[in-house]
Amino acid sequence: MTAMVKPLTKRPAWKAMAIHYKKARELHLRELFADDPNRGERLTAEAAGVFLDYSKNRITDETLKLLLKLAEECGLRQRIDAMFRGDKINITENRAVLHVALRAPRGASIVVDGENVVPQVHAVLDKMADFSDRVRSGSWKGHSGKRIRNVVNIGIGGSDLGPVMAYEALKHYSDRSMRFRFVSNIDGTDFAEAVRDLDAAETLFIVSSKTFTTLETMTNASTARAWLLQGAQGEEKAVAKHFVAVSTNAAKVSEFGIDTANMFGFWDWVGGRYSMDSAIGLSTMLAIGPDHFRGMLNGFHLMDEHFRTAPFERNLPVLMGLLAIWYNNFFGAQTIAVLPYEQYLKRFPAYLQQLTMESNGKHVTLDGTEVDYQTGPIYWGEPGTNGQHSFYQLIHQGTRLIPCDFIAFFETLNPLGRHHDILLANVFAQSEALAFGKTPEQVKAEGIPEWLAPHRVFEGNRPSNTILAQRLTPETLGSLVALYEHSVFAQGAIWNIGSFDQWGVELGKVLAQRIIPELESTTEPELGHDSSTNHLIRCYRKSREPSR
Ligand code: G6Q
Repeated sequence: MTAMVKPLTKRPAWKAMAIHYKKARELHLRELFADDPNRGERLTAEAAGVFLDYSKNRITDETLKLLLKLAEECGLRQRIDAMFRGDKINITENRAVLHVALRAPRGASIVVDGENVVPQVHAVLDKMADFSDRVRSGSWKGHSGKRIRNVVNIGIGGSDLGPVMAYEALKHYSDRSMRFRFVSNIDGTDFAEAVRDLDAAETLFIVSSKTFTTLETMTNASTARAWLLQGAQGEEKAVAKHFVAVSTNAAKVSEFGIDTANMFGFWDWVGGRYSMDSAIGLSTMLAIGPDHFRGMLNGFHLMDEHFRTAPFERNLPVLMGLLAIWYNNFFGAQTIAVLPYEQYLKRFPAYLQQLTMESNGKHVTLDGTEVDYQTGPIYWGEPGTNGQHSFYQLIHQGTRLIPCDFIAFFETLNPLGRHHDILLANVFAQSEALAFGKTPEQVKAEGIPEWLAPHRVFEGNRPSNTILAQRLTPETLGSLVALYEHSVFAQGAIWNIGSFDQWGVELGKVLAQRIIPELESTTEPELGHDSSTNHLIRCYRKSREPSR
């Protein structure tokens, strides 16, 4: 239960924003830049190794002032303090929300239910480091005495997207003599393709599941065990050398047959989509080693401290969150594109989709009242420059407003001739073209015939953020992820929604359970669904037979 708070749309700052929007929507970025020669330097902020240029947004100083006022009126400051203090702000699950404790330095204190959790966090990190060192050095051996060369993480959702994204992002720092694979989908193809060229004697499976009950993960884990035992002539003892678990559920882990000595724990105050820096990141640590993993945690922590302490007008996650609200709730923008100009970040948009949409895809406020405003926008994206040759057309000349986050690094990890200069030229050119466009006069001056001119005009006034860091390191990855985590939190706090539960995802976990026996039954089942579902089930039962 939470106390009723003033509805968002009745707040003075919200009403003032609505009035301000009527003027602001008429402003063009061309004028805003022409009126203030320092705008490009002024509307920037920097923290934890991340530089944000937010000057190419459709805002004035007045917009910012009102947005910051809105944040204050909505109690963002108090909400931040409550999260860091370990209050049970995930009210529908009665849990604290403390991913920030996962990266708190040794010696810090964060108390949950009367207990300082930071020593537990570091005990698990130390255990992970010890295990990683043993596997990486070859002293941990498989059942037949061979060293481990392949690591397969089995997990889904928050127990997969973070590990995959981090592995891809930090591949440069990984041990290239090892192979890393990720199996998430219940579709047998995922498992089959992941192991088809692997030797079971050299393969370690990490079964990553907070609950250790998730259907996809448990099915894949059983298949993995059968695959391993096949290669180990049915020797049950082999399981102990080839399976470890990451979970909060010790009972289920030992029921599966994994020795809890080989289990790495975490806690109910870590949400799945906020868990890549917990033991769920074991595959990341195995890939990049404990020192780099700690570097990543440090990057997270620097951004946490910035978010917790910096005044809102210089606070990167707060500014990005407020800008998202500005477009989502006033301009009616439905999506935000995240466009990393960095090949190693190719899975970053997919990772962010879960973080943002699972967190803020909610239709009621914390007290259960239906909202009368839009909440979480759709996040999507692809690495640049690939997107430029496909969907950017719609961003430049379509009818929808799509705010963009461009992400790039001053230095490349793979210097190769002119590649990096060309890559960065593209980032800068895109945000410039989106903001300033091309006027009919400019088109005419280029000698374009009149009939063609409307097709060649770019309205511009398409907003974007440019996010830059020196180099993609474990530290900067940590800071970048924390930036988005806290931006999502800031948005949720203003919408007054619960950003830390996921009842829609829980629904998916039970829905299929009813149909599985109907598909597997050897006798014709009695079906009680709608006529479409009944028909589909019958068609499937009939048509799959040839391949059985
Ligand atoms: C994340 C969600 C969800 C979850 C998966 C896997 O915030 O809760 O994506 O991570 O459903 O759950 P388990 O880790 O319990 O298998």
